[in-house]
Amino acid sequence: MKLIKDKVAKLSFVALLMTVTAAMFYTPTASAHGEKSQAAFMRMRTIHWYDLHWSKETVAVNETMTVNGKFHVFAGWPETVDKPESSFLNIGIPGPVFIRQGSWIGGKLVPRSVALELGETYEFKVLLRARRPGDWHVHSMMNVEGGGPIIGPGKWVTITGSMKSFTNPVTTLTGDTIDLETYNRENTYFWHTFWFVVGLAWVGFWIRKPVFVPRLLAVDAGKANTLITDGEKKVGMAFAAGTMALVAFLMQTTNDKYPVTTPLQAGLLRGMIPIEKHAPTISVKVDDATYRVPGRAMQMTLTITNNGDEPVRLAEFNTAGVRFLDSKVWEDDTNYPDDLLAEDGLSVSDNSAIAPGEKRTVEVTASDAAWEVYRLADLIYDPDSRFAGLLFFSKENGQREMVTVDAPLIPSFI
Ligand SMILES: [Cu+2]
Repeated sequence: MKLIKDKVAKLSFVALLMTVTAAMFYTPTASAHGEKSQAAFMRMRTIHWYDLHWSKETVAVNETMTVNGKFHVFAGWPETVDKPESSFLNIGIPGPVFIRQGSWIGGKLVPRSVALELGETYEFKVLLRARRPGDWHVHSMMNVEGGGPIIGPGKWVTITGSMKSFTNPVTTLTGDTIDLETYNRENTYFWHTFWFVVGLAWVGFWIRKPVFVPRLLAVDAGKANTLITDGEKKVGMAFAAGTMALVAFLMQTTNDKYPVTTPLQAGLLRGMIPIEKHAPTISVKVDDATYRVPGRAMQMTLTITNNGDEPVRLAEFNTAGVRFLDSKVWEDDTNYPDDLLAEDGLSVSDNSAIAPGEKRTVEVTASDAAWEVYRLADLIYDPDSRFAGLLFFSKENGQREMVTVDAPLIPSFI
């Protein structure tokens, strides 16, 4: 009987061990990085990214690619998010799978944070160099102080080759060429180990004798001053003096070896040049807007007035990077990510050309699974259920005109 009990105990122990080990090694791969969990109003009412272009879908290690396009800084910026007075143009990728070689706003190099103006549209470009092989979701991104990272549309890019061959050579201002990927790596390892050992020696010295309870008892018995011996005081002083002397000496030798150093550059760049604005020739009034939950469709009643001298047609509704197109008016030829493109997601009750001077009220429906997949419909549960986006009108000569819309959205559950 005892034998069986022992066996059962042993087996359960092995089973437990296997479970724990399995749990330790179970690391599911994340297929995205949280873009869908960012609040819908953040994606719809802050930075509108459009005309995005990823220059490559496959890129070898060490080779470059660019992400470029435009972003509109929405005038109806939410009150709960800090204004983009200190913003940093970035790229949303899972860790340093690319290195960023440069980024530009309006043609100006922006290695630092920038101040952006509400209501303006800017052109941007980010130059990337591939580092780690794999399939990566590459997003445009704007880090706004007090607002967090505001993520733009993402596209899958494959990096091929081997990370071992990755190099990152730069020429310093003193004329040396170094590889930033491996620069002074041994030094880093050495000093981390060195100070770790010093720290452990210090801790080891003090815990070699019983700590906590026996010492507490000694203190309670009024023998506190017998706890630290003269020898230990000397060792303590030697540690303190030795550490300070070593730091001073090492600082001196480092300064001798690298006489010229400059601090990391920070600070804010002002005066970003936006895309020149033309006087708007189309005005749009949102009469009402509802989101039909079962149909995954947003319906808007728009009154469009064409004050220009050319006929126009509604081509696209773009919000949070999701593009709803009327394929009869506009077809996408930029290879935009499939999951964000509803090629035929926009239907307009009367989408014949609106003549110059004409005013027309139309029913517009933007429907696609993306409302749910990208969790934009969560907006209806917000205390301030507003939607916003960009409408693109096309003219006969192929030109487009952008109009922003911003209105309350009323959900319908039937
Ligand atoms: Cu992503």
